[in-house]
Amino acid sequence: MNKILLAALLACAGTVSAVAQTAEPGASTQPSAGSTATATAADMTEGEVRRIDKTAGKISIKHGEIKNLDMPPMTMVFQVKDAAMLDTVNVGDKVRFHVEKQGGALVVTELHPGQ
Ligand SMILES: [Cu+2]
Repeated sequence: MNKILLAALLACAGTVSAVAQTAEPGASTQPSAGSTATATAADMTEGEVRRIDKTAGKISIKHGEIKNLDMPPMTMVFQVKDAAMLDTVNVGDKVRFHVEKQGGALVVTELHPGQ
């Protein structure tokens, strides 16, 4: 008799603590979720134009660290979203640009002459 009572009490206590455990993480998710929604289109990178290929729609840029792609400084070729963007810059220009991964390719979506 005593054993059954004890088992019932343990089972009861087990349910209560299980409920308490599932409720707690759910409540603490709320405040930390706000810190994830910060990375946006404002990730501009500085660079210098090395080569422009208007027919291929490509540009070679000696770029600084690309924070949104976690890429160190280097000189490399990017595709541009719109070939007309290449009319706004010249070889040797300092530029500010935004690049993102689109279907496995690195595409420059914004390109501005910088200083
Ligand atoms: Cu690179």
